Amino acid sequence: MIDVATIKIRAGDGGDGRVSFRHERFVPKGGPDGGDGGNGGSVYLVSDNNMATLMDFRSRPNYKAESGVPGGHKKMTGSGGSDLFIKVPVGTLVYEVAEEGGNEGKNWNAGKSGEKLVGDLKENDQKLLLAKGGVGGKGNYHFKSSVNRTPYEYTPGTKGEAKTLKFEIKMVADVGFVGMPNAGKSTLINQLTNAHAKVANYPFTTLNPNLGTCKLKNGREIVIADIPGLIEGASEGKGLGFEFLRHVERTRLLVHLIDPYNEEIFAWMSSKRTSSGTDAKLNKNTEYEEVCQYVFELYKKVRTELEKRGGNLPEKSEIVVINKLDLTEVKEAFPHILKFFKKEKIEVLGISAYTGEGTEKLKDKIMEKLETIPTMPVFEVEPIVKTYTIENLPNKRMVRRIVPKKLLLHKKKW
Ligand SMILES: Nc1nc2c(ncn2[C@@H]2O[C@H](COP(=O)(O)OP(=O)(O)OP(=O)(O)O)[C@@H](O)[C@H]2O)c(=O)[nH]1
Ligand SMILES: [Mg+2]
Repeated sequence: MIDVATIKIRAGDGGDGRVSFRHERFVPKGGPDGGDGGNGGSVYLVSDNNMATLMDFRSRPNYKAESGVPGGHKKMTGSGGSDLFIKVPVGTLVYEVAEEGGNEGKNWNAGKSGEKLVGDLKENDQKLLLAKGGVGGKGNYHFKSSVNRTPYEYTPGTKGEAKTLKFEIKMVADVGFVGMPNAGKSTLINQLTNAHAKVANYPFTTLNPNLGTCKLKNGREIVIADIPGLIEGASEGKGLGFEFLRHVERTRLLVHLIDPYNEEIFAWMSSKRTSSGTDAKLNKNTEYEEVCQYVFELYKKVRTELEKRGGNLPEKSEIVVINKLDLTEVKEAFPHILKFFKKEKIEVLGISAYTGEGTEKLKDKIMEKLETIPTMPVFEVEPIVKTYTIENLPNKRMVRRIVPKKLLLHKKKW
């Protein structure tokens, strides 16, 4: 599901400034005329709809933009290097990777992974400047003064920026399943998609998220994520905690699955019914009140954990689904649960993940909801801010001097 590639990019260096003197007929000492170097080309990323994978980067991992040409005679500035545009698929996340050693300027390297998200190219034709070209050096004519009429000084061009980048295309799930352990989330993902998630009659069967794809009636293929179960107090680390909720943070829609089957309650109900004989029907409503309260409690417990997790989770669209409708007790209780939730202004669907009953309706509901929710997830991108040190200051002007042979001989005599 995740496509990853790492590449190295280098912007072009700036051309050096030139040391030269005007030599023309009848102009014997024409003065300095060394031109400036051209600027180096920069490296940009451009998102392109026509690309689908990062395969190409595996075979070609190094990219360099053109360097600037050194300055010429007659104060001519060298030509600048062309910029390099690297095409990446739409939806690529761009990370800057810290180089091993030599990262004095990159204080974010202190972070665990040494990667910083610097771009999220979610639309076609988005441009992202990633490595700036070096600046051309100054030619010797800039150093002319009343006391230095034959300057041999010039400045070299600065180096182009070099970076290691990691690209990642994340096929983000459209729908995330949440619920208590044993609610039937994995059974449902197996029913709806091509996934083969482990299903078992004990809590926390699912330890890692499962992903599966499912085709909807409108022809769209969607990705569904099934995550581990949440219990009361997950936010305090109970059960498997709630870190895994980050896998559904980027989904567009939650399906909240509830298993209403509680052995104790249903046993209590049947014992009451047999003892009350003819009054069975009369008592049914009050009996079911107990089940409804129980189901609503389950619902609220998971909601509380989602609220505690915060971020965009509490506001995310949700479809509430009552599972295990194939069990007679659940089937009978369902209309009551429906009514109870309606009072709370919550719409619920009933399904059996096991037999597939009601799952087509659920798919339609998913389709209907997804049509109103935008497709692209939001990632937090850190701005590309470079921390400078003395070594990598871009405007540092190091003046160099060419010592002509003439002067060297002269020196020797001294
Ligand atoms: N009768 C019936 N049993 C179901 C249904 N869906 C799931 N089950 C059973 O419920 C138990 C738990 O199902 P899972 O799909 O593993 O539940 P889960 O929500 O993924 O559980 P965790 O991964 O532990 O969070 C299994 O024994 C399933 O066979 C259903 O629709 N009807
Ligand atoms: Mg599971």
